[in-house]
Amino acid sequence: MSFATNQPIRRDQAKVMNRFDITRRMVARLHHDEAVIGGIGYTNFDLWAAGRRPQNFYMLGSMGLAAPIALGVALAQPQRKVIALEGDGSILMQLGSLATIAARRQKNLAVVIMDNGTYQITGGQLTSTELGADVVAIARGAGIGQSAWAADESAFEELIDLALREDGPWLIGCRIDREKPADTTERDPPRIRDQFMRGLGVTK
Ligand SMILES: Cc1ncc(C[n+]2csc(CCOP(=O)(O)OP(=O)(O)O)c2C)c(N)n1
Repeated sequence: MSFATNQPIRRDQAKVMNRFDITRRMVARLHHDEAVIGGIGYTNFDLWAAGRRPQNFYMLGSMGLAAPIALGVALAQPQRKVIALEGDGSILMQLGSLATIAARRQKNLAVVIMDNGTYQITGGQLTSTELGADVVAIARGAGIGQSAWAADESAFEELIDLALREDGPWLIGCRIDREKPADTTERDPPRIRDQFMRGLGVTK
């Protein structure tokens, strides 16, 4: 798929996929120790369930920090590709980070939004994406020109490959269902931090 020539689709045209399934598909395409930051909510639970990698960081605690943390990692290690996985509720709390990522023209960074239209982990309250907000359009408006909804699973894989191969920043919107995550992230923040720092080669 050529990103430039492919017709962009709207949120309501995108297939509703499964978060664990697409997370697994994404992880299977990582071959160069790419860093992956899983946002709070069920996003990092399914990243955890998709198999532990020392280059994964699981955000526990505050919403909206996957993209800013990923930006920090991308700035510190420009040779490494970095992917932020974030829920729709969480990115809505931190929209300014999209403008910062765009302004930095952060080549080695991709943000994947898992949009289930709810704050699922806290009981399924509806978010604004279910009421008309389109995070891909917002990202484009923030200046991330390479922003697209994944039409389906194979389009998602193509977008991930493109983001891993070519300069970003990228933003990939994924509509997902409200299935429970496949596992629960171990709540041990110091261990998560230490393993991630080792995984990035920052400490031994
Ligand atoms: C700043 C902040 N506000 C509220 C919370 C409580 N909280 C934790 S996760 C969450 C919902 C996350 O929603 P979303 O990012 O859409 O992910 P999902 O649960 O749907 O996977 C809320 C409200 C929090 N942890 N931090």
